Amino acid sequence: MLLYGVAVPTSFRVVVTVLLVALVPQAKCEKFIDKNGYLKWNLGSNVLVGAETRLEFTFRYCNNKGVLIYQQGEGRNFFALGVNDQRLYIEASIDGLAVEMYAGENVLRNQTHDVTITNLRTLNANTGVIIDGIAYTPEVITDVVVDLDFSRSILVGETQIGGYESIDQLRLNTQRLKAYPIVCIDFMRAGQTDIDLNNPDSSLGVTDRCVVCLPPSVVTLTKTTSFLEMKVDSTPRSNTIISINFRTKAPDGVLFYFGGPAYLALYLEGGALVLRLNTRGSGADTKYKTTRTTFNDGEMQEVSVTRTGNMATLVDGAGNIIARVTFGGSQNSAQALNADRLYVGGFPDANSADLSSDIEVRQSFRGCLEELRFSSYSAVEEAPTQINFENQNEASRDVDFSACLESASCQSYSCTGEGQQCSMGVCECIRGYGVLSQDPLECYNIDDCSPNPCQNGAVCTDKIADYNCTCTDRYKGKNCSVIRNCYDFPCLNGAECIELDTPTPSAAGRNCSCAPGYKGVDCGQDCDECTEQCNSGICVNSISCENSIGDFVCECKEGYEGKDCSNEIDHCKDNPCGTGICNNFLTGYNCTCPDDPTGAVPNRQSCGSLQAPNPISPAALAAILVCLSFFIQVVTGQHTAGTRQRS
Ligand SMILES: *[C@@H]1O[C@H](CO)[C@@H](O)[C@H](O)[C@H]1NC(C)=O
Ligand SMILES: *[C@@H]1O[C@H](CO)[C@@H](O)[C@H](O)[C@H]1NC(C)=O
Ligand SMILES: *[C@@H]1O[C@H](CO)[C@@H](O)[C@H](O)[C@H]1NC(C)=O
Ligand SMILES: *[C@@H]1O[C@H](CO)[C@@H](O)[C@H](O)[C@H]1NC(C)=O
Ligand SMILES: *[C@@H]1O[C@H](CO)[C@@H](O)[C@H](O)[C@H]1NC(C)=O
Ligand SMILES: [Ca+2]
Ligand SMILES: [Ca+2]
Repeated sequence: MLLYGVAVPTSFRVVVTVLLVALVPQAKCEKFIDKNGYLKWNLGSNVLVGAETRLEFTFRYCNNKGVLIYQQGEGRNFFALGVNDQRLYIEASIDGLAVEMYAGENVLRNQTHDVTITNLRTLNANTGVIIDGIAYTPEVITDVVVDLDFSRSILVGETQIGGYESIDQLRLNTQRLKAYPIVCIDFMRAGQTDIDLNNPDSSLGVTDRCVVCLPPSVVTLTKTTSFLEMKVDSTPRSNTIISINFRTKAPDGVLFYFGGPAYLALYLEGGALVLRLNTRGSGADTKYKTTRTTFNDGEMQEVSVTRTGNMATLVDGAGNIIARVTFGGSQNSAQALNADRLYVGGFPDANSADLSSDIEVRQSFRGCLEELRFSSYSAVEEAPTQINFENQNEASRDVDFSACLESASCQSYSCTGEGQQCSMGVCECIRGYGVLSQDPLECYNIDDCSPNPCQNGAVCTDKIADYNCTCTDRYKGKNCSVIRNCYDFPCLNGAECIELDTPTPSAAGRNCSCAPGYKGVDCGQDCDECTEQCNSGICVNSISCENSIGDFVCECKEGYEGKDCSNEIDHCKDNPCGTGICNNFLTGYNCTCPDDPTGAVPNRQSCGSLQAPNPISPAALAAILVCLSFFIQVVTGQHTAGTRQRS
């Protein structure tokens, strides 16, 4: 043990811990402590004495937060340890000084964790926390010096482990631990002594068998005819606890009706909760309607009804009593309830004569129900246990057990008009739509152009929960309120202007992408292609280059063509060799012809017949000669006549 007082490397500490854990035999005694459950030791039992030096336990929890160990002290003093945000969390008030600290990481739910806390006494960074073999330094939120000692008189009081009897008994300063962790504890040891989890002074909702965390049982009631009838023990008893979580936007709907002739019922009416009780089974019942009318706000609500005899109390998730009724005046805690069925969310027959006429709201709850818990007992208090909606119902109608289906809860009526959607039991107008009329609901597209958000003469086009401004040339932005840099500082010579995002218009607020032949920030300068690198190219294969504004002219070397003389002239492109092969050279071409495949005749420019043996026939030759002689005669004759005239 002394090893823990001196600084030793973490890895060594881990090894030592493992050895010690292995050497000391553990009295393993699994306890599963369900929601509403706890183990409790009375004032003076002092089961935590020694824990200030060393506290060890192995546990698993299911809820996302909750209190695991709670020690009540004198006055405002207390000590509480639990889980929050996947870490251990300690909250205490010692000699009136508040302490808050987190310890460890990855203390994940639904997994077993071994925890050893040493030097809890200081409740500061010197407190050593080892979780699953890894040592952590606590993250201390408060900055006070305290001395935690469970044997001191200021910490003499009740000890609760695994939960709490009543939330209003907890003196916690924050909300971080105010919940049932739903926990499994293998063993717990304070100092050298195992806390005997088998022998608390009192307990509730504790079983000896650890179960894995069950996903919460959820059901969606989809229609105005939805209901469930649950399998529960309805033997007449003097106590009933029914708790349920619900989510709806519908103002009216049955939550539960546990009854026969006598009944305990809870329903929503105008967003308020109405609790009704009649333990006699005849005559008028007793009723209480909550002042709060926002239970249909679409958020998850947690409620619990506890009936003791002829008195029923409705408590909200924070532990506040929000309704209480006593049937028949003075309380009789022995009064049993002659109920034979538990209806949840509605009735199989809303007009049934079996139902007391006092039950005014009979329409089905529409929305999601989660974590129904029930217990019924007379002599020995029992914690309510979860009832699975799907596996533990006698009958059901129009329900979906797969999940909380927000949009499936309006299936009994059409919710398909423009701009409508079903959400938690009500058909409502979606964002961007307003209510034109109720019953039946009609939604209209709200005119987002009124008042006109578009400025500087822009045209506004209405959209759904949005609008579009079509700006005039000078402006940009959602509302056309920003001057375009490209308008006030245009780019020159046909350049493309790229608007940048600047608060005030400036030349720096735009980039100019110059047209070929121009340069400069606003593209106002000619680029001299004959001397510099330009976006328009340079002369290649040229004899000369001549610059001009926005342009240039190249004089090409023989055999080249194109703006920059980069193209070699293709002398063969018009196919001058016909049936032959055209051989292209820089300065010309020649033909390799079919009649001279070896190229014996040099430099042929076309492929005709090479040796014409007798290209002109004898007859034709004769005719040509006749014509020629006639022509000569005529020319000669005329010449003679002309001479005569002149003379
Ligand atoms: C808890 O873990 C078990 C397996 O160890 C798994 O079957 C169960 O679904 C888990 N529960 C939740 C709520 O994640
Ligand atoms: C546009 O105008 C609307 C309504 O006047 C205003 O709420 C919004 O902030 C403006 N948006 C911009 C980007 O200026
Ligand atoms: C919004 O207006 C711009 C012009 O300002 C136009 O290009 C765009 O297509 C419009 N968008 C819609 C959805 O009307
Ligand atoms: C604007 O031009 C500058 C310099 O030419 C360049 O570095 C920057 O990336 C350009 N910005 C945009 C948005 O085109
Ligand atoms: C074509 O010209 C080249 C080069 O002047 C020459 O080598 C080649 O023999 C010539 N071919 C023909 C068929 O004239
Ligand atoms: Ca609109
Ligand atoms: Ca130029």
